[in-house]
Amino acid sequence: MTTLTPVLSANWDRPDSFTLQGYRDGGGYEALRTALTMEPDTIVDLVKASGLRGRGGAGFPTGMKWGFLPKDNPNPRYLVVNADESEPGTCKDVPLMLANPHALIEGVAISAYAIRSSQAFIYVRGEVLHVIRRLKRAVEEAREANLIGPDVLGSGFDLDVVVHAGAGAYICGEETALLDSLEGYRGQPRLKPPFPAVAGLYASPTVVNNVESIASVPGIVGNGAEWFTSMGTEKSAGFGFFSLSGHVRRPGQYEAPLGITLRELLDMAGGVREGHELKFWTPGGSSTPIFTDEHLDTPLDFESVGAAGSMLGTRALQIFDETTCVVRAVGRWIEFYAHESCGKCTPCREGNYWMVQVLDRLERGEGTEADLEKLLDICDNLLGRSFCALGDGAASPVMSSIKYFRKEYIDHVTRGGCPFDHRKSTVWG
Ligand code: L3W
Ligand code: SF4
Repeated sequence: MTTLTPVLSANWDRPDSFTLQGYRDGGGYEALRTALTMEPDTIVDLVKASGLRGRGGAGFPTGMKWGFLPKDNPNPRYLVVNADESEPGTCKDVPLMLANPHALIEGVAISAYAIRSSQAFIYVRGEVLHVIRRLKRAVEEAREANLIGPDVLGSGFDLDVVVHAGAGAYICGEETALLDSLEGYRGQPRLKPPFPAVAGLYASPTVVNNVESIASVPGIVGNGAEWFTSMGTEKSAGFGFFSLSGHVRRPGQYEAPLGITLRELLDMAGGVREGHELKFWTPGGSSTPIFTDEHLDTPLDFESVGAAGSMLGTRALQIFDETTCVVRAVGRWIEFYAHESCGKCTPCREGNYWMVQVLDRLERGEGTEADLEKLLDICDNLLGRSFCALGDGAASPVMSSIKYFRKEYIDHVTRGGCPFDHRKSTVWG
């Protein structure tokens, strides 16, 4: 039986966990002291050896990304933290920044030192004003204590950290749209390559990492790579937040080794709400294909979830019981993608708009069986033909829901509309 591994959430029960003193009482900023005695490249090698992979969704090896920064580019290097958490169901970075902002700031300081950057930005989604205030206060506290700022802890390393509020667009969580937004432009994805590591913010070498990735770095520096690889699986090392929401008795953040299964997490969370049973769930937010009870024992690591036809994504485990209409749930997600599509490319801009119309008419009882093929045809034009991952993400729940619940779609046609009483589903009612 896998057990929880509280590291980033270890001090969340302390009422002052978000203060500098609260963080220091648990050993906070000792890893920064250690890091400043090390050569920057040694830290990059340590993070490579730890096997840490990006916690924002794609799972790209963090140390390898840092290693891509060109050595011969004289421009300044930037560290940008992607704190634009917006993926439906995803709710790990916000509580982390609220309860433990100094873990992120210590991670920023160590990571910036490792990649030889003196300027870091934390790009936070604009709607979470309380998080922005808390982060800004924590940055001030860290600066007053000389943990960031000029000549950090007398080491000669200078670091400026700016907390930047986004303006509420989901697409700005895509790393290159985020960089455009940070530069003051409308956020739209850029063509890759060049990747940000080569030409990112102001066309300079830039590392963009998720909040949880950066906050994991102090633990690795403080405890060593072997400590990290002792958790998780061989290719998906370490721990991460699994965010359980929806029809589950005890929703919330479960910090556990990668490779844990939903069955194990549900056991810890008290199971599906009383008197009901699991119908479908998302392994990583709505941009990943939906799973069903046949995936309860799939280890939630990058490889196993990949082999089951999905991405691990953000580990936003949204649980839906049998009261939920899958057509309606998917329709709500596609409305979101249609609204958030940046409009740059036709498959996504038009495809999401039309998928909303088709799903809506199925719900109203005005659909036909041909609409299923129409939806799959639109997905075929989205998947791999969109400019960025938003288009692929939108196709995933539609295709997988038709794969697992084709009969339910057909029922909407033959029974003249949605057969569900939505009031019974507390999530979508
Ligand atoms: C240098 C190369 N760098 C790749 C870097 C790249 C990026 C990272 C991963 O999307 C997914 C997306 C969402 N030289 C490189 C290189 N890199 N090759 O590695 O890149 P990539 O393109 O695989 O993914 P991405 O564009 O970062 C992330 C999915 O995650 N997702 C998450 C959504 C939302 C949130 C949120 O709200 N916080 O994360 C959920 O499934 O759909 O597929 O840094 O530059 N040769
Ligand atoms: Fe914009 Fe969608 Fe195209 Fe991405 S896939 S560039 S969000 S229109």
